[in-house]
Amino acid sequence: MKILVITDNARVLKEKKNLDKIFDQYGKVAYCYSDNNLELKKMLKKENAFFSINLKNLPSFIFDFDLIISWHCKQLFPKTLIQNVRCINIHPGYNPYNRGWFPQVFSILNKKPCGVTIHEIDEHLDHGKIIAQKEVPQEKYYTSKSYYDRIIETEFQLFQECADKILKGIYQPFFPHDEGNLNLRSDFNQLLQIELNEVGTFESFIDRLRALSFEGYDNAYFFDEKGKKIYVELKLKCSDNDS
Ligand code: 0FX
Repeated sequence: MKILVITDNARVLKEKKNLDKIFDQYGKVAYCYSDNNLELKKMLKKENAFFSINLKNLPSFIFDFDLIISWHCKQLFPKTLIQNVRCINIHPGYNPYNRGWFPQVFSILNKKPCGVTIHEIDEHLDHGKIIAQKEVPQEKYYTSKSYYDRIIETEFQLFQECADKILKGIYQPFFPHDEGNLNLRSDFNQLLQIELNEVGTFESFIDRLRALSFEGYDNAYFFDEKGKKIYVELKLKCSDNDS
């Protein structure tokens, strides 16, 4: 069988060797990324094993694949592709809750479950029938980053556990019990500015800040009286050193 993994996530590509060990038992695997992903383009410049793709302009060879896996691919799959090739998505969220962008950020805020969902791709975002899923329970001391790290770890575990049935296509997918909710990048952007005169509880402020704390990204900010933009990040430490 011919398998294509499309990803826009450098962390997924770091697992390539381990993933190859699984895929090699079933067929031939190829890896690609979105052609507007400049970070991966730069990173993989010299690597022949990867190519880039624009799903708005489908190359004819894509229809030769038996299975296409979107493993954090940031492009929407066009109808012609999902109608002709078995396409599945590996999503860092627990569908149908907080479908779309950065599920753990929104789960920290609205307390809906988060985790991993492997599902068939349909025309809507993170929406198709579910093949497998696993919840990653949240703790009060998680930031977006520490929660995300656990979710990504679970993603690889769940895929490993289900690889045989996914690759053989022997599973009974099911629709989630309801539509759930969807968050877009614009919803995330709206969370970033902190109004200093906002009134609330400490708990809600801590939740907001930990939802926006992700090492490496400047997310939450406020403006000082001179108009200077100041970024805020929360560091949490659990007494048993688990954070
Ligand atoms: O690849 P990914 O982990 O996932 C995103 C969507 O959340 C997911 O629903 C979709 N299926 C997939 C194709 O794209 O996203 P990322 O690598 O851009 O970001 C990872 C985490 O980093 C995110 O959960 C929160 C954090 N982050 C990211 C950006 C870009 C921030 O805190 N601030 C940011 O500006």
